[in-house]
Amino acid sequence: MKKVITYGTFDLLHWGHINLLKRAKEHGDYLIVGLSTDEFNDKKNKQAYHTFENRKMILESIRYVDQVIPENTWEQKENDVLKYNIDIFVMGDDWKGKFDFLKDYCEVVYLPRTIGISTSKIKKDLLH
Ligand code: C2G
Repeated sequence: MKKVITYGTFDLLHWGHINLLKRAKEHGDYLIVGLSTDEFNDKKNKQAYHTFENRKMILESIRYVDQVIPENTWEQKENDVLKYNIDIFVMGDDWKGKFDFLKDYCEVVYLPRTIGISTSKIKKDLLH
């Protein structure tokens, strides 16, 4: 069984997120999402609209997602890859190169971001 992992906040879930999760799942048979906790979002200077619990419940309802684990730190990725026997680490290419250190542990794949949608765009567009 080929296991894939990806990480993110996935706030105000949109089709760009789904495109990412769909493609990530296509790289294997089992997809784990490391979901940023509210505390970790503070470290990313991100203010999520939905709480961790609600973002987790939403992600667990997606057909491409097999398991959701909390993302509490930047440093947990190596441990997660070992702990969950991960074969492939996948992220959008806005992170290209940032996680190449994981190549010692698993395959690292950066997928093209979906153009034209983002959580910050949704928030901005709703202001007017
Ligand atoms: N994404 C995408 N296309 C978009 C928007 C997002 O492909 N239009 C991807 C991002 O590249 C990321 C994932 O969807 O791989 C989740 O996006 P965010 O919730 O914004 O994740 P981020 O805040 O970048 O957190 O340790 C890694 C971080 O937790 C990543």
